Amino acid sequence: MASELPPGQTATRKFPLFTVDPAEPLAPEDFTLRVTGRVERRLELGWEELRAHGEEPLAHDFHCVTGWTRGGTRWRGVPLARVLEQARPRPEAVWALAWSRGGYSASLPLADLMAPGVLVAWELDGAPIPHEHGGPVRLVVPHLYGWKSVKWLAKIQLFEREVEGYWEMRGYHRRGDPWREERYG
Ligand SMILES: Nc1nc2c(c(=O)[nH]1)N[C@H]1C(S)=C(S)[C@@H](COP(=O)(O)O)O[C@H]1N2
Ligand SMILES: [Mo]
Repeated sequence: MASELPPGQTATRKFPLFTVDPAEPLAPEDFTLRVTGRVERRLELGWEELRAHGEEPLAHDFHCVTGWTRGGTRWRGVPLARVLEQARPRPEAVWALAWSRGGYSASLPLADLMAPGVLVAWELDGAPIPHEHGGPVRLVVPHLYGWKSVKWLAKIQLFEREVEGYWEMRGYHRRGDPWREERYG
């Protein structure tokens, strides 16, 4: 269970699903992650290339902006910062969109994507991430609300200005820190 809850959150034992862009299942060997936009070097990484970047574990409480917190959620994956460093963000890159295969996106400051603990993850609670939770590969941004943790991750796009993703266009927060209750605006 979650130890301490951010304001307005309620602990749940289940891991509820929240999906606006249902996707077809994808085999890991068919997975690719692209890094585009304001980078010196565009990347397209397959499964093996992604895995070659190493891996680390993460445990955190997963906070959905609709009010549930799923405590003690364990992931394993590669720190996104390692992938982005390979792409070499251009000096003017300040903002990013993380895209799913099906067209969902979340926007956030590039600094939040580069933060320690942000993973491109393939394991949830000790097993491959189930399809409905975004497998084979999803983004996990542990310090922000869950909508920034894009399931079925396909692309990271860097921008020289602030941009909006799916929920940010609908009034949700540009950053989304649960401890500051940055839900809207
Ligand atoms: N591709 C995609 N990623 C997504 C979403 C979505 O609808 N589509 N929903 C977000 C929201 S609002 C939350 S709370 C979490 C939920 O993750 P879960 O469905 O694995 O519990 O995924 C986030 N990532
Ligand atoms: Mo959410």
